[in-house]
This record gives sequence, structure tokens and C-alpha cells, in this order.
Amino acid sequence: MREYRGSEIRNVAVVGHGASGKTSLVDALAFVSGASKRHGNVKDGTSLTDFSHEEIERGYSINLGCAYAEWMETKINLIDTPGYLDFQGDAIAGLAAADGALCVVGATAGVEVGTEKMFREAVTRRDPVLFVVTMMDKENADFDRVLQDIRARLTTKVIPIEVPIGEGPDFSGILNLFSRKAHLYKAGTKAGEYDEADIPAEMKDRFDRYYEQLIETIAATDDGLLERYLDGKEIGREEAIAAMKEGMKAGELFPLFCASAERTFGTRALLTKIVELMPSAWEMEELHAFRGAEGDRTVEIHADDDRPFVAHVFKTQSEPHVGDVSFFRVFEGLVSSGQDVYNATRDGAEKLSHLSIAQGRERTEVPALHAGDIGCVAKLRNTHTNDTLSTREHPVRMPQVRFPEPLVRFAVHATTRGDEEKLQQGLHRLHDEDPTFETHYVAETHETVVSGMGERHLEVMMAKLKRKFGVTAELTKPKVAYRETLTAKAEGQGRHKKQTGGRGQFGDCWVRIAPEPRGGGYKFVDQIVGGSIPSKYIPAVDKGMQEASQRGVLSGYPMVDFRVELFDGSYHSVDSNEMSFKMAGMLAFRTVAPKCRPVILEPIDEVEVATPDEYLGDVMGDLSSRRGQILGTEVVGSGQMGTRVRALVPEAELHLYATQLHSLTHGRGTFTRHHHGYEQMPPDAAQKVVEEAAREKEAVGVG
Ligand SMILES: Nc1nc2c(ncn2[C@@H]2O[C@H](COP(=O)(O)OP(=O)(O)OP(=O)(O)O)[C@@H](O)[C@H]2O)c(=O)[nH]1
Ligand SMILES: [Mg+2]
Repeated sequence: MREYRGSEIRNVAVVGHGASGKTSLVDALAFVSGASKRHGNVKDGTSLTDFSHEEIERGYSINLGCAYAEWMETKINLIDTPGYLDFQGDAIAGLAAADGALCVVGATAGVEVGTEKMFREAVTRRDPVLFVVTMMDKENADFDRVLQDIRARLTTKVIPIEVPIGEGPDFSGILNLFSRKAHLYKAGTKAGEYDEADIPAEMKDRFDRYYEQLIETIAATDDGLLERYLDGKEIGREEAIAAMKEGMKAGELFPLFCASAERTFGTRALLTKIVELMPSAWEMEELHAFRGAEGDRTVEIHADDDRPFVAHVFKTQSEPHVGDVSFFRVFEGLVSSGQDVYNATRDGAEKLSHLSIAQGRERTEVPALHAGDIGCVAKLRNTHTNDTLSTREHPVRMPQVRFPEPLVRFAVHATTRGDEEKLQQGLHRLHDEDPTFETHYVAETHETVVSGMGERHLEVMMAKLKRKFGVTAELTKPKVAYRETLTAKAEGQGRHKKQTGGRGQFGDCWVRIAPEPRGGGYKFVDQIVGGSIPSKYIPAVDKGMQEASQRGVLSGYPMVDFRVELFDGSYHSVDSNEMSFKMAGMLAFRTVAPKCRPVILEPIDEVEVATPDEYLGDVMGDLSSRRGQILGTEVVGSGQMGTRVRALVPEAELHLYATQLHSLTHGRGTFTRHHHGYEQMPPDAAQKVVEEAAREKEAVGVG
């Protein structure tokens, strides 16, 4: 393959709802262009970009996949992204690596939750977006309805560039509004070949209607053009394309195409339009990167071969027998295979051995990559997703891709005893691959907790864990890290005395224990006067208090937010020592704390739920039944997207909330959650926690 410079490269992320036909379309585009030798198929597990074991087995995309088409002397890098929201981290990473998006909509399903989500994501990034209505050959395909759907739910600025001839099994061609010709597909079409013909007479009306809309819309993007249009003058093809491209960049215009990936219909015109309408990598908007500490100093990044090398790693994928493969977008500079580079994010040296480009699972070595291109290398030493590679002489870090916060949590246990270490290693490697998958050990509950975007996400991660790292693990509901605190003040004594032959032990202290405000932590106040306890023993009392408070008096959960005032005590000149006073402190805690009206605290999350208004009542009702406290509601995006509800909800009540919200809102509700703090549990709920703790203690005792 020849080398492509930035001006000859288009980077396009293919996004949309699950099963809308993205992977099939990417495969068809690469094949039709000649860059891929075989027309693969998702159903047979032969598609270009769904090649991992998990993807073939399940029949949907899990990872973003890189492919390319070569068309009109241009390299089109196609980043196929997963549509299921469980895997949206990769879809967001795909957008970050691209300069524009192909938003795919199924001709029978129309606009769905994932379409909305990814369209808005692209628009927020100010990426040009091109719509493709695919699966036009499917029974019940309905182009006009899908167009209406896009207008109603996504944007009124959508404008068809192509109109299908026939729908469903009758889909046999397209009217191309730009060339003003009909493309008629032959029966044996394999790679999108067509006969060009005049617009069929019976379709003339339909053509004229859409054509007028198109030219009017284009003219409206440019005052000069509008004037000429109103004067009745012709607008030429080149002019129209240039105006359209500007309109797309400004987010004023979203062209729409139709296709069937399965039959390869419409693919050639689509490739042509990607080249003509999408900005080249060279034209990318100027970005900035950090030099030194974040926000310290910024430098501009241009897709210029003559500038120092800068690339951003947007995906890491571990492959059997190969190790980690890092996919990156070169944002600046020309880079050669074997070049030494610098990972400024981790302050480490790396070598780009066997620099390659990927066509699905196939990787081809290339001597160099120009600014704006996308490539990959295997086996970097210590480089992960979201790192920036640059040079030692010009070290910079690109702003990080913001991945969504995980939504569901499970405790994870190795099924086989002795696999714990392998489990930990595997989990960390999986996190390196996928930043939306997190793992951490919760000391309070002695559990390893994994979190991710949904149950499907975690289930796939466990399958990967097994296949790649040979560890079988099971997921269970995570324990809640309850705490205890005190609500009243009390005082009392802790006296430790032991006389067992030889030298005895003696420590005696009087303390007052009082509540501190939430988050106030633990405080120790020394109020000893007159040396009733020698100062050298006082830290021991403090230590005893702290140690004892690790196990609260109600349930054994740690006691927090209280103050200890040590105000009196006594000692023995021979028998007293630090150990004795520590014991005295512990005894004082156990004697006094129960008198301070202890209560259970539970972790609370702040949850933000966005839902279409028709489900708002159900969503609020459900939050209340989870002991949620509604903080407020607000209208989202001028009401089009519904309402956002903010609420404080106990963590214990949020297990599987993602799944419940999905079913309550037919997949349209979304939410985020953050730890908010700890709050006192209502007595009846607290009682259950106390009983549960007692049962567990007993079980441990028996075992
Ligand atoms: N008839 C017909 N079926 C299609 C076409 N494109 C895709 N399909 C089928 O639709 C199903 C989903 O297609 P995919 O390409 O996997 O969809 P996707 O958008 O990549 O799905 P996710 O990866 O889950 O987001 C598969 O069974 C395809 O064979 C098409 O143009 N015509
Ligand atoms: Mg797919």
C-alpha cells in the first residue's frame, strides 16, 4: 500500500445503536473499495472488525475495531464501534480518534437509544456527522419513516443526499441527488457495481421534491449561494459540496445516505461522499496538549509532518500469543517504524517496533505513518489507553478521553482456591484494556469489587478473564461498607488490671465520648491535669481507642466521627506500661460507646437519572421505593430529551439499578452515580443490618 499524507486521510468513527448494521457496513465499505479481499459477515463470524472470540460467539461488537478503505486516492480509516451502551467506552474512544462520525440507523428499527446517545456525543464533540440508513433491503424497511424519526428525535437539520428506489426486497437502486442520476444495482452485484441511468419517469416527482429541499438547505448555509439560488441561478456540484462540507463542520447540516451492507448497494456513493464531505486529517481542528503539569502550559497541535511526533493511544487490546496491541492516532509529526518515542504520561521510553496498520485482525507493517493517520504497535513496555506518545525533546500529553463512570458493581471471587493472585493480575490487565472496567479491593468488606457499564459488560469481562488469563470467577452482590457512629455524649472508665505472678499490668482511664459532625473523623483530646496519667502513656490510650473503634459496638462495622476526651485516670509506678493503657483505652471504648446511642451509617450515592418524560413518574416512584431522597428535577435539552432527576440513594438499594432503569424506560433512561457520603440509617433498616451482622458472626464462630 502506498503512503498516505494527512490531506489524503479521513478518520471516521462508525457509531449507532446495537445491531443497527455498523460492523456489516464497515466490512462492506472496506471490501467494495478493494482494501479488504473478502466480503465478511457478522452472522458467520467472518466480519472484519468483530474478530475476538467473545464477539464471534455473541454476534455483536464489544471492542472498537479499526479497518480502512482506499477510495479516490484516499485512505478512509473506519473505526467500527460497539452499539450496546455496556460498551460505550470504546465508542467514545473511537470518536476521540476520528474527525467525523458515520451515524448508522437501521431501516426497520429507526432511531433508537444508542443512536440518540452517540449522535449527541458526536455533536457535543463538534464532529461532522453523516447519517446512513442501512439494511434498506430488509423486509419492512421504511426510508421515509426513518427520516421522520431522525427529524423528530435527533435533528431537523438532516438532509437526504440519496433516496432509495424500492424498499425491502424491492430495494434496487438509489437516486443520487448530486449527480441527478439513478444508480441501478444489478442482480449479481458483489461490490456495489451499478448502472447509471436517468431518473426513472415514475420517480421524477419524488426526486424533484428531495432535490429542491437539498439545494434550499445548502443555499441557506451561505448567503452568497442563497442570493444566487433566489435569483434562480444554478448552483454547481463543486460549490454545493464545498458549502455542504462547511455546513457539516458548523453542525448546521447532516447529510443522509441509504445503503444495504449485505448487498453492497449504495456503498460506492457513500465512499465517495465520505472522501468529499468529511474533513481530512490535515484539516483537523487545532488541538492542544499539556507540557509539564496539567494546565501548566499548553501547546498547539497541528497535523503537520514537519512538527515533533505526538500520538494518542485510544485503545489497548490484549491478544493471545501477541500481548498488548496499542492503537493510536498520530496527531502531529511523521513517525517511522522502529522509532524511539517517549510516553510523557508515564515518563517512560518506548520503541515503535513493527509499526503497523490494522484491517480488522490483520496487521500490516508500514515503514512510516504521517500526521493524522491511525496505526498500531504490539508489546509496548508500559503504555496504556489514554496515554500520549511523543518525543523526549518535545514531551507533551494530550487531554484525556473522558470515559463514562461505571454504573454497576459486583464482588468477584475466584472459583478455584489459589487463583486469587491470577485473578488480581487478570483484572488489572482487563482494566488496562478497558478504562470503563474498574477493580479495587475494599478493605472494609474484605472484597474485591469490579465495576462496569452494565451486567452484560461484566459478564463479557469474566469470559475474557477465563479465556485470556485462565481464571474462572463468579460475581456476587457486593457487601455494603456500613459504619457506625454515636449520637449522644457519655462518660465512663476503662480499667485494666492483671496480677499474674511477677510484674502486673495496670492502666486506668476515664473518658468522655461525644459525637462529631458527619465527616468530622476521629478526634482525641488530652485533658489530663496534675499527672493522673503520665504523659508517656497517653498516646497508648488514644491507640487503644482507635483500635477498638475499628469494630463498632452494634454490628462490628467501624465506628467513625466521634471525639474522645481523656480527663482522668490513675497509674501504678511499677505495673503500668503502654500495653496496659492501650488495653484500658479499648475497655473504655467498649464500656462508654454503647451508652452514646450508637447508630448505623450507610454509604449514599448521588444519582442523576435522565429519562423521557413519559417514564418520569415510574422513575421517581422507583427511586422512592429505594429509599431515595429526590433533590430536584430539571428539563434536559429544551425538553426534547426529557427530565433529569437528582437524588440521594443508599448504595445498598442501587444494586442492579442499571438493569431496572433500562426496563422501566425501555432503554432510554441513563444515569450516573457518585459516592456522596454516609448517612444515618432508618431504625428498621438498621435493625436488619445488626441482625445480619450477628448471624454472620455466629456462622463464623460455628465454622
Ligand atoms: N438484511 C440485512 N441485514 C443486515 C444488513 N446489515 C447488517 N445486517 C444484519 O444485522 C445484524 C446486525 O448487524 P451488525 O453489523 O452486527 O450491527 P452492529 O451495528 O455492528 O451491531 P453492534 O456491534 O451490536 O452494535 C447482523 O445479523 C447482520 O447480518 C443489511 O444491510 N441487510
Ligand atoms: Mg458491530
